[in-house]
Amino acid sequence: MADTNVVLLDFWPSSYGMRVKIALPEKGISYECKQEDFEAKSSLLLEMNPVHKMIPVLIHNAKPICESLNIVQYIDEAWKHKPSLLPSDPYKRSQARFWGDYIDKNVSYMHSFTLHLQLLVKNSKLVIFIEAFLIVNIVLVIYM
Ligand SMILES: N[C@@H](CCC(=O)N[C@@H](CS)C(=O)NCC(=O)O)C(=O)O
Repeated sequence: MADTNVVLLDFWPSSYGMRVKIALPEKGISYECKQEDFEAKSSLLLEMNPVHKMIPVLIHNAKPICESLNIVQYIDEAWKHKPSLLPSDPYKRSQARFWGDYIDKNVSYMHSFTLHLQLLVKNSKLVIFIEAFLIVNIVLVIYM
């Protein structure tokens, strides 16, 4: 049975939401997941994230935590009795933060872009093709 005091507002294909959905089970936290519809955002989402009106939002004991990296950090700090999500070595921690930031700046926004495109064109095969094309290009840029 999911903890009723931990609720995640999510949209299942979102890579930002995915971060939180990886962190929660890593810490052994059960939660209730509520899916959002971007064309008709719930009043709960608008109330919990009035600034950005975006998912993911973690609601813990009725208090909202917004922004995926902030949420992951919160989870790590709030459930301290479980092993930390980040390595204990400061250098390795800095590397993990570097790649989290890199994904934010170079990969995730493209994923967000294709999610919005999906809402517009309603042709998921075309959108998956565009996303795959963009990801292959990013990988080539990184490794070449
Ligand atoms: N910087 C935010 C980005 C979150 C974000 O872009 N969420 C998208 C889904 S992937 C969203 O809620 N979009 C709804 C909208 O733009 O109206 C984070 O890391 O949580």
